[in-house]
Amino acid sequence: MTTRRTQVAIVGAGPSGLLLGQLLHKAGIDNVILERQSADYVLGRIRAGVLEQTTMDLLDAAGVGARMHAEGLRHDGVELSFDGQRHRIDLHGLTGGKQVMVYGQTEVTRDLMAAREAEGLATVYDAKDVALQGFDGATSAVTYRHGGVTHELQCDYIAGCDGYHGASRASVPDGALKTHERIYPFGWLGVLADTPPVSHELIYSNHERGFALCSMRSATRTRYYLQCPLDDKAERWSDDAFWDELRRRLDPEAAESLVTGPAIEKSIAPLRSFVAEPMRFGRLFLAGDAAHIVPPTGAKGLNLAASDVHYLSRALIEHYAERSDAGIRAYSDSCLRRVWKASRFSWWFTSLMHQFPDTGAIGHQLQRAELDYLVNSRAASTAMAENYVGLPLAT
Ligand code: RFL
Ligand code: PHB
Repeated sequence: MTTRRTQVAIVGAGPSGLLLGQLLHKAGIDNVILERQSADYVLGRIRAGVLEQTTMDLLDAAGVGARMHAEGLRHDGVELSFDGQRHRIDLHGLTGGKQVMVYGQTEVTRDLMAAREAEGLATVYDAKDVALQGFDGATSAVTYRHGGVTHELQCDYIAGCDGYHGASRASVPDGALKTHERIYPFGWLGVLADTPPVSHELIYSNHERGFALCSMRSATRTRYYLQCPLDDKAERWSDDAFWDELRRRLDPEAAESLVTGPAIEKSIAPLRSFVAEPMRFGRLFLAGDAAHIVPPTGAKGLNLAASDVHYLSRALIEHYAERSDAGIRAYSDSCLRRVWKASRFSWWFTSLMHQFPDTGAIGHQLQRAELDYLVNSRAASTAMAENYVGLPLAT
């Protein structure tokens, strides 16, 4: 067995782990990232696409914002489609000038990986059997296998950034965690294609055949989603079947102008709301999907991961630079206040936009009434806009 030491051991090289590593490094705090998969595997996952201003600010603070500013698309509004018509929510006008940035999670991850490599920081990919040790005591460590050898990484703190299925949350003793969960009775079938976007803003469509979302990655690459049954399989959908179904769920003008092409990627994701409390156990912090999952309708998953990392990096910097543990003690509560609000928004928007098998005709009429109110009431549109662009971080 080999042994080495670092200040913060980070488990997981998704956006949370990579962003935390970069912010800690900038503050002179030594860290090592342990990732179960290869770098190519991590980069191959197509996930989120919409960044809040607070996430953009953090990427800038981490020194990796340049390509996002050059290539990302700033959006001032989103469109809601129902009853064959589109209605614009003016995010910019209703929030005193805020915007969101359309820039894929894959690109965020690529930029963070490149910065980490350029700085020569330690990342162990293909780290197997990661096990967290002693985080409830005075010292902690993470053991793992790599290249047939067992390694021990001793550390002051462990950041559990290893997603919903990771080892970190699973290693918290039974009874110390309270979990809240809702699994929605449908999934999202996603397609990535090299076609121009159907509209210059995102379209969220409530249709009696099911929800549809038109998103994008650039002026030449689109990301579209269809609500599908939970037991559906991506292989069952030909490209033509996908485009036909998407067209049916859009308003006539969008359906007419939809440009189709071969799918580069096609996959199904389940929809879940999940929160684990608290988010710290002694020397172990949970951040991002390791602690909470939101359904993707509100585009909040990646942004919540970033706000956790904001609070965690600040707490650790305070600990090392000022010898104050106030931020560490406040970490879980600070994160959870924002997590619960984003969970509420994501649950609300999911409930408003999808067809539910058990709510019947009255459910659909109530959705239509709420949509009508939402797009015609400045108060309701403002509430949606300020949640969509992202609630402020508490100071
Ligand atoms: P990630 O991205 O899941 O990264 C966790 C990393 O930890 C690694 N790992 C381990 N490493 C070492 N040892 C272990 N035992 C490990 N177990 C796991 C994993 O390989 C991985 O590299 O979590 P992070 O960093 O917290 O980032 C969160 C975001 O990725 C997530 O919130 C969003 O992508 C959620 N999400 C979406 N959000 C949106 O806003 N819009 C979307 O369209 C959207 N689509 C999605 C999604 C999440 C999905 N998942 C998790 C299944 C689609 C999918 C399929
Ligand atoms: C995406 O582009 O993948 C995307 C955008 C908005 C969402 C969810 C996913 O609400």
